[in-house]
Amino acid sequence: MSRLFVEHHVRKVLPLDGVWDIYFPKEGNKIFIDDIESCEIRSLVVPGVWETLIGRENYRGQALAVKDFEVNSDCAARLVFKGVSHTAELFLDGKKLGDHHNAYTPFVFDIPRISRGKHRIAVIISNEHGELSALHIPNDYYNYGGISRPVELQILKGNAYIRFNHFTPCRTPENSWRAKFAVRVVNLGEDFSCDIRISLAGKTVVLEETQIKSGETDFYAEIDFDSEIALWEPKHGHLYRLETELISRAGEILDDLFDRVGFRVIDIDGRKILINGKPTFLYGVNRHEDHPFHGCAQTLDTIYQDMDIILDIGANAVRTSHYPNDERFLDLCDEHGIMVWEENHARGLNLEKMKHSRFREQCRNCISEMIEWHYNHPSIVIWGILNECSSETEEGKALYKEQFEQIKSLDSSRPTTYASDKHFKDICQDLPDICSWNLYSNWYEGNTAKKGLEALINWQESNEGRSKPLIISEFGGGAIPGYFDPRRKSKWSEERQAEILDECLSEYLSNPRLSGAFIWQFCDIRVDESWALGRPRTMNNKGIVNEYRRPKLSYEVVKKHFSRMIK
Ligand code: ADA
Repeated sequence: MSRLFVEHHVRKVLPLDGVWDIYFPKEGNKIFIDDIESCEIRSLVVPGVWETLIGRENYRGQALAVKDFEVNSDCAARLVFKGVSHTAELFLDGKKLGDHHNAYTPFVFDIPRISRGKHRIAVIISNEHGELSALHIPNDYYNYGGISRPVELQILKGNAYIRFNHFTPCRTPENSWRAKFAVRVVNLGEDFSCDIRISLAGKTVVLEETQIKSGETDFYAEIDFDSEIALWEPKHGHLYRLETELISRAGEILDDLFDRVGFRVIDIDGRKILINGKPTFLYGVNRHEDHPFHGCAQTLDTIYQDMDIILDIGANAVRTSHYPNDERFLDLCDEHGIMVWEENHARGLNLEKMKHSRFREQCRNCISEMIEWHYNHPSIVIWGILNECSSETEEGKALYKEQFEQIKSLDSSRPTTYASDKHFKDICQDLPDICSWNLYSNWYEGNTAKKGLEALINWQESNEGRSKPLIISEFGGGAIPGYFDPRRKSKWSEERQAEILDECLSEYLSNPRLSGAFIWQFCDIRVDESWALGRPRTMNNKGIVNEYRRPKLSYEVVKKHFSRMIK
């Protein structure tokens, strides 16, 4: 399943996870779909990446993944991929359906008619670097190849389906709760009319005899709640089930979509971030989706184990560095009241890389897909963009501005931010709602945590960030797992990392100017070979647990500091 709960009853869901055939070119790294006989055939368990296959640990190129399936009646359907890393060219029964770029956002192809019987999906997957991708570049995390998130075929009862029902909770002037709904219905057939029924927290609203035209149509509704509503709060993730249904005149349910939502509002009040009116300090970790056994394909046990650790250290927040996350992890954050800073896919792109011919289109698509699919997660309290990109140049600023405007046009209910490393020369501090800084005192920079933060806060007084909340979005240091140096405490020793985090956490968690602090990083991760000389083991070793989730000395230090935060 692609969520932690059932999303449909009437709409039948055929999971396409499991064993796929995958074809690799015997020579070179290109696939020619008409010539797969000459390929090497292997089995790939989906979700999964080919780097877990013997002999393909470092393969960068194309492969062809194939899956046969059967439907037992003629129908309309939706083919849903929650993530292919990183570029997909999709065929159904040999006919091209389309393409998708970016490993970290879902995509769907509507199939107006699929006949009863056997069918074949074929996906040409690429994890290549170069002209194809502005965002997947050799980086301080690894660009895997494969079908890295769940796949499913959704079989429609009729020709129309509910694409989403975006829920926006807000307070009325009388301080009661109002739920606003934006429902998008897609009709693959002829115009017809039906009711749209929305049920939430014991109340129902029905849009009667609504005209469902061919194509896409948006509908709006709202419900006021004067009764008691349990709030979604940090560490108390109270969820309500949202039901949206298309109902015929005869009362037959034509399509349904279930989701889980939370009643909470986020406000920025000067330098404070308010959740449900209460000033809130976000403290937690930056988490990459990475594991030695599965690459970037998150298995359910990894998702649950990572959440177990996040809860054990006492964090109340996670930053999805540096891309939209698997929805099952976000579902778990919703359940546990773990606040999420989710960001579009970008890391360390200088101006030249931001000028890549596909940069704007690929960022625009990533943002629209991220917000469409993740809008209802109450845990997401901040939208972020462009980690450590060119926010010190006017041309870079224009691109930051364009992306913030896009986010606000899609969702005005959440504040925005970006993590900058352009200390003292950043010119984009007027754009976000929250100012965030990656600050590696005692690791990259020689100064102490206190001095580094003071210098940053003083500089922030010189620009529009002076009146905004401030987050230290990354801090920490590297520790090679098992390298102990109790006396010298050299860099890369576990003792040194524990010392750096102890000092930083003491400073950041108690500084009244800050509204958040995210440790870099949750676990050690694989990085691109080109980063190896600065990354022992060709890993980013700044995790507080290693890649197998085994704690380092710093783990207990983090736990000590987080456990002192006000509950
Ligand atoms: C940067 C970057 C992270 C990681 C980190 C590090 O701040 O945002 O992705 O590369 O540095 O480990 O150096």
